[in-house]
Amino acid sequence: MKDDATDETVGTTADGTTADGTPGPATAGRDAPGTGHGRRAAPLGRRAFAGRLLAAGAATASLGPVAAATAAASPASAAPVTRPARTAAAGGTVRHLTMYAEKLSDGQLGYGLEAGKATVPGPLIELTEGDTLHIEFHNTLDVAASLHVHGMDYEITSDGTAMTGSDVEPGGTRTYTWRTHAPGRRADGTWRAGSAGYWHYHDHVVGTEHGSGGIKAGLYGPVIVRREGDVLPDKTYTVVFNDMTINNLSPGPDLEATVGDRIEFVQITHGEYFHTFHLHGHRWADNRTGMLTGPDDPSPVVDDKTVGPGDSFGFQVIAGEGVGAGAWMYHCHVQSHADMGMVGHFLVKKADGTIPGQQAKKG
Ligand SMILES: [Cu+2]
Repeated sequence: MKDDATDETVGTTADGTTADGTPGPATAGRDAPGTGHGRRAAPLGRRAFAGRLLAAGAATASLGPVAAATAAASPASAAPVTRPARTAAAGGTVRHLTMYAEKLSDGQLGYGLEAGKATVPGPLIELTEGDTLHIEFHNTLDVAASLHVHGMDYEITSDGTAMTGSDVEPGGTRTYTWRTHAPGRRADGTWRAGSAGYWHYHDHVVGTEHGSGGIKAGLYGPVIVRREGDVLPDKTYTVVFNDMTINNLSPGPDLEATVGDRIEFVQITHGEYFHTFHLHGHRWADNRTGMLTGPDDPSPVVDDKTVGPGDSFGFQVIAGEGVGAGAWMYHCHVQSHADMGMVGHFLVKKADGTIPGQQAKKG
């Protein structure tokens, strides 16, 4: 098995598939938690890897070229972060993957990286600034569909809209090309933002002129563009508020972790309503990465964020840091929305696999 850190830097997606579509080292399958329908999260290879490190309290395993050689011991009472954070290597590669739009067995629609493997939300696509991605898109639906992305650089022929003719007829294919760039100074002296951020893709065609039916049915997914040096997570979960559902589920999916795991959330909103994303027991910085860069970073630290259709943001937390294991709720904080089922659990397990506070919801 190759080094996890090395694989991460070439774009291993959360479902254990590299961004070029080949199976990655985390072989836990595409029904990955936070993406599949109604299934509890299954542990993934990288998280298990982190768990082994934690269990052993060891600093001897190879963490890749960007990791320091030592790890400090943690107080027993705190979340045991015993390994240095891994970081993203430089971008600049050209990658290819294949995407399918499919009808699922329950009648919803999804994107997948292989035929017959579509999920709601669609697969996580990870890039690093400077990367270019060519996506060969196959529309297996009986209606026209497309792939429209936020945040990337693309020519109008990759817009994924009917009005530009960049949609795909039933049974057809089309290659969409997404480019990304690092920040830098323009010739006129002004600063140009880089592509790094928590973004998303979705259909723009199905159902109505603007794709309202495709989005409602599940044709959406996350894109993360990292900057060289960004901290890499052990596991990424996607949480999509879509009308009154979370990932087209009600209640929302349970997201599993073990105390000390570095967990990344990508939050996307679609549909007709504004919502507030709230996570119990954990906080993040309201900036590009969701993480403070140091003691003087002025970004507000929050545990609740107002979101509307088309928005996306993300952050990382250390699962259970300072609070321990537990069935930590996440939910929309608009009370009537929570009452209608916009609630899920961030299930943070102890090292022995138990979850305090979970008893009430079993059954
Ligand atoms: Cu809401």
